[in-house]
Amino acid sequence: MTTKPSALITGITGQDGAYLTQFLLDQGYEVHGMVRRSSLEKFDRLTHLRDQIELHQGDLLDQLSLIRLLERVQPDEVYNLAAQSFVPTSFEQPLLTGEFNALGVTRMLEAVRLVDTSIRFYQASSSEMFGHVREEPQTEKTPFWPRSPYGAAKVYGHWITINYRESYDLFACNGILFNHESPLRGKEFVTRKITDAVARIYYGIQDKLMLGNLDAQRDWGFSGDYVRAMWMMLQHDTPDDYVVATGEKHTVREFVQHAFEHVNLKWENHVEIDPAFFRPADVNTLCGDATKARETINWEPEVSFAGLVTMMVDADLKRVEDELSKTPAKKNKAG
Ligand code: NAP
Ligand code: F7E
Repeated sequence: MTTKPSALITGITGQDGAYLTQFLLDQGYEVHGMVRRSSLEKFDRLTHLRDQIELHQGDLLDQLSLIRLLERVQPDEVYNLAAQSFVPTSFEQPLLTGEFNALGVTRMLEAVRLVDTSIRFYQASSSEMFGHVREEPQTEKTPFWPRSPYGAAKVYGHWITINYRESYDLFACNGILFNHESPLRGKEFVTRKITDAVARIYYGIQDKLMLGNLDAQRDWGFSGDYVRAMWMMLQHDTPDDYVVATGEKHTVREFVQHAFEHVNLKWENHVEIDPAFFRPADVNTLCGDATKARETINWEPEVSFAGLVTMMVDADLKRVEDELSKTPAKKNKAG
């Protein structure tokens, strides 16, 4: 009898956690997730998968909980996705962000080193590490210049992962993932904030969308494509670090324009600028070169920028319509 491969995902309740869970289940994995204790369980993104996975309590702030968890689950692979992932919050809570995103990675790596050094480890590194970019497009060799406490903490997480690989021979990989989005993206991130607003404006329950820096450029891909890259890194013969990106950049303004055009609305009639959404320091432009991932692990994205925008707007239109159909009195447009 062959046993199933097993994986532990930290951050399983997040956007990528949900897509990775589905992907690993489809590959025949036994999937375990680490969740923080909360007075109210919020597993909305996992509802449809809940009976196929096992959830365990643990916290990146608590070293012993990580060690016990690895002893109990005995995973073949660990995907360390848990983090404080919203850049503006990192300016408000720089120390906590460092605890989660920097020291939290060390705690997870220490747990692997102590419990079982054969565990393969994925660290969720980020294009935010490139920050004030030194060259374009950015590759694995581009120097880092983080522009936020989030980016600075991720640089630490990145290097400590390489350090444990070199010091203790761990199979530890960094995925330097550029922005990736989906209908499951948190509503505070700009793409989902836009598509949610477009749907609400379309149905007449919102009129204005307040945004910050429309000139920022991002290399946006689809989360479903990017979690596949995480898994592919851990299946390769040797551990390494990879940029995961589409190689195309677009401004926030272009995203807005595509999203409103999809429902035949003029964005200029609805979007206003609110200085509250500007950051103390922003990353003005990001564009990744994923040649190494393409040539080494055979990864390529499947969803285009236009495909991503329409996927997200369509999903929000459907969700808002469903919500309104439960409260018909509020529905005053488009049927
Ligand atoms: P997300 O939706 O914000 O999910 C973050 C996850 O981390 C949630 O499950 C959250 O749990 C968990 N978490 C936070 N602090 C924790 C702690 N102290 N202990 C245990 N769990 C904790 O983020 P995402 O978009 O899926 O991103 C996944 C990872 O990739 C993150 O590390 C992020 O920084 C990184 N990344 C994301 C992108 C992107 O564009 N999405 C790009 C590059 C890198 P709760 O549900 O309890 O809050
Ligand atoms: O901002 C601008 C904002 O918050 C993108 C995280 O997943 O990707 C994400 O970080 C851009 C910025 O993502 C608003 O100033 C304008 O230039 O969607 P975002 P992010 O900061 O790039 C990286 C790779 C990660 O690793 C992170 O975890 O959009 N922008 N107006 C706005 N941004 C927001 N949130 N809200 C606005 O109203």
